[in-house]
Amino acid sequence: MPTALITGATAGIGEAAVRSFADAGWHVVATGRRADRLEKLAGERVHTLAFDIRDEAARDAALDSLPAPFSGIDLLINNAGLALGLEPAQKASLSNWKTMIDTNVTALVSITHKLLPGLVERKGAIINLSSVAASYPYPGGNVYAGTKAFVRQFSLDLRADLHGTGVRVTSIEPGMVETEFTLVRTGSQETSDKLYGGANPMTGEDIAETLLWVATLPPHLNINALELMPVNQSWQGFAVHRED
Ligand code: 8X3
Repeated sequence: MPTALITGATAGIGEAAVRSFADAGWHVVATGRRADRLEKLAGERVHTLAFDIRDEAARDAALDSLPAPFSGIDLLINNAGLALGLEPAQKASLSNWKTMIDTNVTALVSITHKLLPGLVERKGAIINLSSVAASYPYPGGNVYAGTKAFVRQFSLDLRADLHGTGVRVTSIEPGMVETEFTLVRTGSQETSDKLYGGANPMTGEDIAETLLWVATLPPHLNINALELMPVNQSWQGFAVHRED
């Protein structure tokens, strides 16, 4: 069976994806920061690696010592990412902005660069977790949305460069998913409940099943980009400010 490397595997979509792929018989390398939470996922088909995705030296030390049958990565799922704050740009923290860029953009690009030669050799695949925020602006989206637009466009442009190699690339773009992500983003359970309560949002498992579906399509098919929303989420019109 093929091997998938899934980043951000300690919670939410990543954790659900580790379980889905392992249940489907894949070998899975599950990476994340929190060793204690990763340990719970470890098993015959799941090899865990604890490192901060932004720390390239720690990442390389971990990835370069992968044992068989986990050492040949066929599928990279770039799931690690975060949203910090919902403040308008003029009130947002620069440190939050930099953390999002470092994680959602720089670390994603860097691990992709590291694994690309092997993925080309094995005619593998990359699935990047973008967001509906990549395409639809909303108040408070600012840098988070910018990073997700980068992820979407990077995915599409990777396809252009990988033309003829057999490597597949997909941008997955979910709307509201209720996971720990929403708690981190809003900063409190109360605000998270206010935003997501009653909306019947998607779950990590919903997205994990989609990832497995994309990964197991016949090799001649490529899903370029896929938006998903809960039925209870859609769009509103433009905001118009009227001057007195
Ligand atoms: C976040 C998407 O719709 O929860 O990536 O703002 S949404």
